[in-house]
Amino acid sequence: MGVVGLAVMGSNLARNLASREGNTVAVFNRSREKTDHLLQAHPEAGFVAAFSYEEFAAALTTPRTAIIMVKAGRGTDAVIDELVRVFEPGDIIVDGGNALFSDTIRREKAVRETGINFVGMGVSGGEEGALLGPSLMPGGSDESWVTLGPILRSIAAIAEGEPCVTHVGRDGAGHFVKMIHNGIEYADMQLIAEAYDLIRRGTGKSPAEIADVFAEWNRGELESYLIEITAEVLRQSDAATGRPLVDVIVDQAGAKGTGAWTVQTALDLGVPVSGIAEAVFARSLSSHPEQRAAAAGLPGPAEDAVGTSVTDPDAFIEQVRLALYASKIVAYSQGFDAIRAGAAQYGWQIDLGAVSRIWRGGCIIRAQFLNRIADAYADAADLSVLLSAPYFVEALGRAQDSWRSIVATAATAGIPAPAFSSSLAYYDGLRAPRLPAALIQGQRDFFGAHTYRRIDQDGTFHTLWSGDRSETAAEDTH
Ligand code: NBP
Repeated sequence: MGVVGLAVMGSNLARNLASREGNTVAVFNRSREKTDHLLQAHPEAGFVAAFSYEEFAAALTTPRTAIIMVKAGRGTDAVIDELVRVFEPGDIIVDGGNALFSDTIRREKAVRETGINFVGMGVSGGEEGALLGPSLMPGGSDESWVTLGPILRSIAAIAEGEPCVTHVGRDGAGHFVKMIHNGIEYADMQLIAEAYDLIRRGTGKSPAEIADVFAEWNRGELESYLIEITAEVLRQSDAATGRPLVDVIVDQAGAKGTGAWTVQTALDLGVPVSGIAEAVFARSLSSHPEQRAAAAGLPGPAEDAVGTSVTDPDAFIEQVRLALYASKIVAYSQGFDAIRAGAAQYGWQIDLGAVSRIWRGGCIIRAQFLNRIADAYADAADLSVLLSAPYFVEALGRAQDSWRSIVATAATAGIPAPAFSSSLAYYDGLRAPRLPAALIQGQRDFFGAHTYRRIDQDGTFHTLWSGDRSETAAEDTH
């Protein structure tokens, strides 16, 4: 098999492939330097280097399998065009870059017409995962999975004895699921950041002391890679100043776009991924220093508003932990909802339990918690909303008083906690017996004759607002 694109991800994935018994890996990169460097640095891998697409195709046994790991976008299209030129029907091209799923749908359709198989595959785990075992989310045809399955199983991370790879569904399904994975990752990181901020400002503890709190949390139900690395980051001192590193890092969060894709897609699908959206917007807010400077003088609560509301720091920290857990349940529930809606929209058969299992290892959101999601779908594969599963009902019931108290404290003290509060609002919205959406329907009918349905009769109705205000049966336009 072969790998095209030998930057950090491609070279590590190639080394991972080459380390498996019996594998010989052909490698190719647009510019020669990366290939030369990889060969020199890793002679033990026994790579076969190619310096043209023709050489690359000739080096592969048929049916050929090549994994593309280049910067997503035009580069991916350029490489696909070249591979289609030198490959033959029956060969398999896998795109392991972070492609937008709709691009993958388009590419799969175009490549399929040549008789070559095209598989869009989500890869998570960063450079270390690529080398030691990533979580892999391949889409594509059943036929290509027959060939790819054993290869991918051999290089994927292992969680509880199972390789972290499953055939997600046809064409763009793998990249869709990877996109949602990244969206959930945004929410998870934002929630952890809010928890840190609340503890720091609420209790006055230092970053190193808060690192101990996270390390402790990592031994319980919140155990996850992101909680683990949070403790590491908070414990780090800056060599130059001796201050906590987190205090010398500029507080403007970057983003590569997959969180925004998740939200844009969810808006199109009509799925409220509010926790993920708040996380994306919180990063944008942080990245506008000019607006933040202009708003710095806006009035807030009295200086000691936090201190006075936190009388028992240990109890407060436990409340934050519970609020974090509850908000995390909401974020994952929203993410899995988005996968369900995407599957319905694009005609994919996605096993949500299998998705939660392949995220247990290798990827950035790996967490003990994913076992609970797998259990929930094992008990009820057609669960309409994840947080209605018995385990989550119990966990949310246990957490909700603390969650409300933390959101109230944050608001009173003027500490921004957008993901905590929007998750709670989502939870309350979902469980409400009646929503003010009824009023919105009345308003829409008033100004636009958009009609409404009644709770006590079938059909669609309109009130003659500018006439005698009587009600008429109407065509459904809502
Ligand atoms: P980059 O995203 O930095 O891409 C660099 C590679 O793309 C180089 O090999 C470069 O070749 C090649 N390339 C470009 Br740029 N334009 C090309 C073109 N027109 N034709 C052929 N090759 C072209 O590399 P990366 O960080 O290793 O990521 C690779 C893929 O994996 C990306 O899609 C990324 O989103 C995805 N991914 C990354 C991570 C991560 O943690 N970094 C995790 C999961 C997925 P050159 O050497 O000739 O310039």
